[in-house]
Amino acid sequence: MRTTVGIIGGGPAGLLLARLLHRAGIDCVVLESRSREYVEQRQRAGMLEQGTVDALREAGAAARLDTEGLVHHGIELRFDGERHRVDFPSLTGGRTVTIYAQTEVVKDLVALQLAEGPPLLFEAEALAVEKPESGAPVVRFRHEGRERTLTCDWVAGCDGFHGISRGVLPAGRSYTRAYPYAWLGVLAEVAPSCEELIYARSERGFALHSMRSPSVSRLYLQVPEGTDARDWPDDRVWDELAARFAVGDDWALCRGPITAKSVTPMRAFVHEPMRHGRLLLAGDAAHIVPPTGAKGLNLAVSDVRILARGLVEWHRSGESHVLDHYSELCLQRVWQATRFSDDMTRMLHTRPDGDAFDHQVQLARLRRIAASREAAAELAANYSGLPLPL
Ligand code: FAS
Ligand code: PHB
Repeated sequence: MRTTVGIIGGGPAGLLLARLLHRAGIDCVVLESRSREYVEQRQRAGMLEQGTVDALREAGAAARLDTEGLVHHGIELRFDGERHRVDFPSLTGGRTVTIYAQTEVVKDLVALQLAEGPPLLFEAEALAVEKPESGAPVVRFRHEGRERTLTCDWVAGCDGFHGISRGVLPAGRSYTRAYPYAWLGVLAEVAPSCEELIYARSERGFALHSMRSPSVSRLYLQVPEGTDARDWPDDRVWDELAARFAVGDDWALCRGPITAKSVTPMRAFVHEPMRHGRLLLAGDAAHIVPPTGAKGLNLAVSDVRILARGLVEWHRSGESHVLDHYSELCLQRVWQATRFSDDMTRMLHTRPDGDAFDHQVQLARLRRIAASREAAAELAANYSGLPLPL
């Protein structure tokens, strides 16, 4: 097989890149190691920045998002029995965010690609990327029991944290941070107990109330690293969430049947550079952020927007200015999102080795945001999404 851009990975990064290239008349092929059913049901992110919504509209993939997405104008912080809302439009010149599950983004992109192209091969596992320094890199992959090759002009490594692409890059530098706790995430068939997301810091640990629709709630609570979800029966989950969200008024947490439970480790990871020869990394293949800042999926999208601009520039004019600066353009935003996600994580989670000093500093940070328009505006600007660097 031969194509202009070989895309390894059919998650949000790979699928959105394929859409943007296809609409620009650039042929590409997506190789996804898992089945369609698997990638479409994988519970992950839920909050889209305005830039992500814009990119999906630009890709012609936002029809359902525009009707079913829940537009939010702020978040609520809860701490020490207090509650404080951070408004986005008044602090950012009009920006909002949208709740629309990553599973739905993936379903929309898969449906479009299967209907209109470019080729999307499921259960096609990339085994190696050969000759990335040449002008014709080759992806070796296994599909339908056979080993095959895909010769490309460019290869996009969109294969996530556990993919093969990052390993193809020589040397480079990785930065990593493991947090001493994890998130237990649950999906529940119950109407959300809030209009907007609630981020709660309590002595017992962090809790987040998100949602998927007017009848489905998505909630997370901080648990010790290595926690087994089977040790958390529904009643224990609801009791702990209620304790962590408790405030001094008549607010109550609505309960319902939990339909999914999973534990996600909390870590940050950045690999530099994000390009080697004709191989370019995008999304979780290059970086991971703790989900407290809701940045993972949105960072993958911003990498892809930059990558698509660069490939279109090269395809149309032979110029490679954006591609030549791809890594530094992406990493500017990656490190800002990593900084913000690290700040939010350390402000809201209780460390197992933390002490009274840590507790007071966390409260002081939260009270500063509640009392200062400048501090609240800084959180709103980062949460709703910093501008693309081009
Ligand atoms: P992905 O990992 O989504 O996609 C990579 C794809 O490549 C996968 O489909 C994989 O099967 C495929 N692949 C891997 N190796 C391959 C190979 N050799 N050949 C072919 N295909 C291969 N972000 C948030 O903002 N909020 C959250 O709450 C949140 N929760 C998360 C929970 C979990 C358990 C995880 C793992 C991540 C979570 N994230 C969250 C981050 C998540 O949303 C990612 O940022 C997002 O999926 C990144 O998309 P991709 O870069 O496309 O990587
Ligand atoms: C989600 O809805 O899955 C979600 C929202 C915000 C976060 C993390 C996860 O910070």
